[in-house]
Amino acid sequence: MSDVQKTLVLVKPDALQRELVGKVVSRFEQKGLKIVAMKLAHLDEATLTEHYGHLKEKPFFGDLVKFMMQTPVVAMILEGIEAIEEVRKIVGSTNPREADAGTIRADLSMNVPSNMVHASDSAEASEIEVARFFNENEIFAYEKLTDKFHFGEGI
Ligand code: 3AN
Repeated sequence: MSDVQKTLVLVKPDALQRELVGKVVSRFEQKGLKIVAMKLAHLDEATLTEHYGHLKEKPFFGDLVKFMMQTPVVAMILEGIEAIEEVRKIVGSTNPREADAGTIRADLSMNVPSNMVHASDSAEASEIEVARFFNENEIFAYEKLTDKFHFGEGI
């Protein structure tokens, strides 16, 4: 059976500043990922310290937190078959200059930390991050006419 997953995506302040939110969201939609939650959120230092806890000792940590607080971010949950890995593929690797052409980071950015998007990197992370940014009542289950292509047999 297909493994339908949810994954957490943040469209970062550089995308908002550069007016590229629509382009980023569009790439996920075009792939066939379903938006099941979406909102603007101004992240605070405590949330970011938790979210980027694995980078706390890095010299760039303070700048990363400041960068992420420049504007609100667009937080969303995407759903699809193997969505966690598919979204990471579309996003590309951390350094935009090393990311594969065709990925969001390679095509739309040049530098860290301003690499456009955060996406959960594992099933464990996705579960924690979905709960970090959304309440249950902000996550929607609904049917779309295209579900048969993206979730079903594809015919
Ligand atoms: P990813 O976002 O690809 O999972 P992580 O978790 O290693 O990568 O890094 C989280 C975020 O920290 C990156 N998306 C980027 O914005 C920022 N970052 C990573 N490495 C650097 C660095 N060397 N200098 C500045 N910012 C960085």
